[in-house]
Amino acid sequence: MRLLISPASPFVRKVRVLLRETGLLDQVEEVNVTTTPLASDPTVLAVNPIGKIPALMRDDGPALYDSRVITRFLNEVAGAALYPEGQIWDVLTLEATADGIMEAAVLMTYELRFRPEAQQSAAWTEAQWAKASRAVAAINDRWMGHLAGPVNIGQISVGCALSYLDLRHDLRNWRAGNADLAAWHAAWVLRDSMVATAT
Ligand SMILES: N[C@@H](CCC(=O)N[C@@H](CS)C(=O)NCC(=O)O)C(=O)O
Repeated sequence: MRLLISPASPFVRKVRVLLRETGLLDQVEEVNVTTTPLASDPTVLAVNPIGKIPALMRDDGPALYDSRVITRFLNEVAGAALYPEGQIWDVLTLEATADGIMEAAVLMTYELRFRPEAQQSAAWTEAQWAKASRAVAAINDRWMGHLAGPVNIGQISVGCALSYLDLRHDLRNWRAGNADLAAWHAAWVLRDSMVATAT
């Protein structure tokens, strides 16, 4: 299988961390591409009409895309337990919350990088940050129990979302007021899978 990636993408990182956590890395070749909202990579477009990464090109079936689809598929391939049945709805909601942080944070990055300065909207950027910071606070206040225990897809997603905030929006200081989550993240980034996928 071939995974279309760009290392800085938090959505891609979810999949790359999963490959390392589940021992699947030798079954998947990671292929670097450059794709942006204004210029989709042709290799990506050939398998994902949305033009986004990650996309997983399978040997025996159509490509899969959207990180949530790919991670669930690879969990099955590995026979892993990243989607524990007893807590499935909580874990999926935690993953969705982390993905929401990523979406808002990536849109903030794109606004500055791809929209001409005269057309950039500070109000729009701040509204995106409000989404991300509310979600960070919600995880700190309500979800810490789910970040303990065996590795699951919620934890992987939260780790990637917070590390992306560090990478692109560190001046926003997401740790302020979120001490429990900051302590969890400090330990999480020491995992081999996170160290190996750091940019
Ligand atoms: N919901 C998608 C989001 C993926 C996404 O937004 N990827 C970004 C990179 S971080 C991308 O490919 N952007 C190119 C574009 O917007 O055309 C997922 O979970 O995979």
